[in-house]
Amino acid sequence: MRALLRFVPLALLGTIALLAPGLAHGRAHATTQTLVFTTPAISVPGYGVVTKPMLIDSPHVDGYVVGLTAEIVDVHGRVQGRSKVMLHHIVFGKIGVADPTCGGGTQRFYAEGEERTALRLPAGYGLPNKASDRWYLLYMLMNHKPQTLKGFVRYKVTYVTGETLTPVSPVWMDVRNCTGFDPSFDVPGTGKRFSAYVRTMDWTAPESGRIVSAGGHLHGGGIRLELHNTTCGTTPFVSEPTWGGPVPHPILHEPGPTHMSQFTSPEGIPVAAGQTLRLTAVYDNGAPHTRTMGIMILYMAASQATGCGPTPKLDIDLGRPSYPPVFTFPLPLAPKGPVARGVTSSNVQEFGYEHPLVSLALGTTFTWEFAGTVLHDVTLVSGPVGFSSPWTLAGSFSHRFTRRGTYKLFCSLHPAQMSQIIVVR
Ligand SMILES: [Cu+2]
Repeated sequence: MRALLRFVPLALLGTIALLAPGLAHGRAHATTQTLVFTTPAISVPGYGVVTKPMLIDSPHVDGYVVGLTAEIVDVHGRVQGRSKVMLHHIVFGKIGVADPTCGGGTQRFYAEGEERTALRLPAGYGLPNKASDRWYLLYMLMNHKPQTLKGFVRYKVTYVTGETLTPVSPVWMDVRNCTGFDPSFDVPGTGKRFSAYVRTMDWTAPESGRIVSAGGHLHGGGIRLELHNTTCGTTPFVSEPTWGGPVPHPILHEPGPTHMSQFTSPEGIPVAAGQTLRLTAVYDNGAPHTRTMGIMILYMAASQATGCGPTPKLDIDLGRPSYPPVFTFPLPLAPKGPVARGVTSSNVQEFGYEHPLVSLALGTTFTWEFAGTVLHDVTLVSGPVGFSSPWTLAGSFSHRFTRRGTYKLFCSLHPAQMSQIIVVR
């Protein structure tokens, strides 16, 4: 354990505190510690959203990650409520390790959003980690106050050294897999309430394994995430959302679930090499839901599984699942100005749309021309059909309006600064 203390960098990427008692005089026997790391300050403009990758500190001896949680703290180390700087999304990755579903050079191994799912594994299992491993963090934080605030991501790693655990590897299942920093999609909302909008992704297991833990991530309007084994025709796990709790004000996005069900199982759900797993994200299509996600991270241990085995008993942290509520999302900022008629495009700059109020004939294709120094988008807040553009610096995005009605739009990255209303006659 002395070695661990020696390798802690005191000022490199943040601060670290070792909470485990007796660390300084322990010997090289099995030890479980809670390592607490804090990132450098992240500045979030008033009512703004920031998303960026950063290199972060990680355990500096070989061992196993058996637990991980993250939260946003202020400069005094106090946990920030959802009404200040809110944790929107956070993804942990390992640089230089191939990702099993997306390839590339960063293995995504843990994430959380508003549902605040902690990494949990059954006893005896761990994510192997080397002293030389380099961790990366992709954060998306949202500030609900008018002034710029500083947030720090504090993450607690439960870490086992001096013993050999059964290794697990993370498998990132995402219905918008491999689409970069913004794996979101839009639910058009053109059906009746309780009708479903579904997206899926398939992954064929290259080796046999057992899924010993999994949890899900959905946004507002999400009904459930289903994990299927399409080769065997089974649905071994469904992650369900819990809704409710206080909504931060002002409302800058449609609130997501406050909990998603998660399971652990020491036996694990068997998956044989060559079998196909399918993730199905189910959303309510009775109203538009924009920039939504459907993600489930599987933690898999090796196995000799062949054929289609039975699903073992799962220990499910269920929460209080319910159907997503109807949510009224007002525009945070009312657009002002003369109504532009006969225009079919708007420039998008810091920080506004050239024509805040537009009247269009049905069937018109409208184009947003982006030319800013920071990323912007155009996202439907409420209206007849959900749509959104990618985050864009320069270039254009077009949408054809095929339904009459009032489309309330904003920039999801600057929700209280940039808004537009398009009325389609
Ligand atoms: Cu913007």
